Amino acid sequence: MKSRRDFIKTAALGTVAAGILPKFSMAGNIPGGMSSKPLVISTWDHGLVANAEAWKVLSNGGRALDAVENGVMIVESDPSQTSVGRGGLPDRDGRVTLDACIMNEFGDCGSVACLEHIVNPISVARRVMEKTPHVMLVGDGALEFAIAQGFKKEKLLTENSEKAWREWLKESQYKPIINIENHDTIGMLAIDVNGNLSGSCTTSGLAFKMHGRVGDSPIIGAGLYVDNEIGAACATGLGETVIRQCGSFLVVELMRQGRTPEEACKEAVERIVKHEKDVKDLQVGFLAINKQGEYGSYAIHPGFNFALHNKEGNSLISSDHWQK
Ligand code: SD4
Repeated sequence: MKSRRDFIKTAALGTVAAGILPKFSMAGNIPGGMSSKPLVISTWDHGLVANAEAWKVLSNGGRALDAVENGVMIVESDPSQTSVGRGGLPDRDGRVTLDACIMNEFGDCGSVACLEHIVNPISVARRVMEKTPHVMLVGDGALEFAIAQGFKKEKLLTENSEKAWREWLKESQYKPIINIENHDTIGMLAIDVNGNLSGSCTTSGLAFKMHGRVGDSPIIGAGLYVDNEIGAACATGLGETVIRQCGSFLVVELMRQGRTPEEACKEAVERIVKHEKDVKDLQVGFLAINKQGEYGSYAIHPGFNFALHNKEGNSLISSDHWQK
């Protein structure tokens, strides 16, 4: 089987071959660039399938909000994805608890956290935004709301997830490991033909976490932030450290001050590194786009990648990183 690293290398070459030339390209390093509109970007390898779905909306002149919801739903519904939705690895009690949020071009947002039994938390988050006076619903309250809205209650723990959990129980050591399957949230950002921005973020969080643990992904300003005048950002990686720095909000504010998306992501990563001091086992990646269609990313460690879909096609791009 190809390792993630090999896959990323191949994909990065593919990107250059596809003619998506980065603005600040240096050898072996494809950090950011400018794209025509519409465009959609999303985190990690599974961004490719998610982008393909989002593109159906965007290429038909649809709204960025619909694109970012439909796009990440594909990954949520896939039982083979162990970090998002149906296939998500459980917490240390064997319960699959999901976090998600969504934000539109008007700055409206909705979020669910620690939601069990619902395959598509992103759609529940959208309903929270559109049907309630609130921004965030958690736990049983979120589940009751979802059921009242017609979502189906299902058992999410797959055979594979249960097996992995039983294996983990043998040692019960909580050790988040960077860049592997317990760490792959999908965050998605899109600009539609009208130049409007939206974003979504959805995850099962860290595998084998404490029951009730909520990461950055459903927290507006941490896992996701959208300002239709400036740009949008999302985060992946160890949520606790992203929450401490209001990561995605920080990236958007830095773009407001004139940084490119990549510069803003880099500065936010540097802020995290400065605060955390020891980042040996800590991965965080930021992804951003601005109103002009520039995109960029930055991570602490090598291995973070994202998928970009525009008129030229859909490709994986390797992120630049702080650890050289
Ligand atoms: C969390 N940020 O729950 C998420 C996990 C993640 O890629 O992003 N994984 O902390």
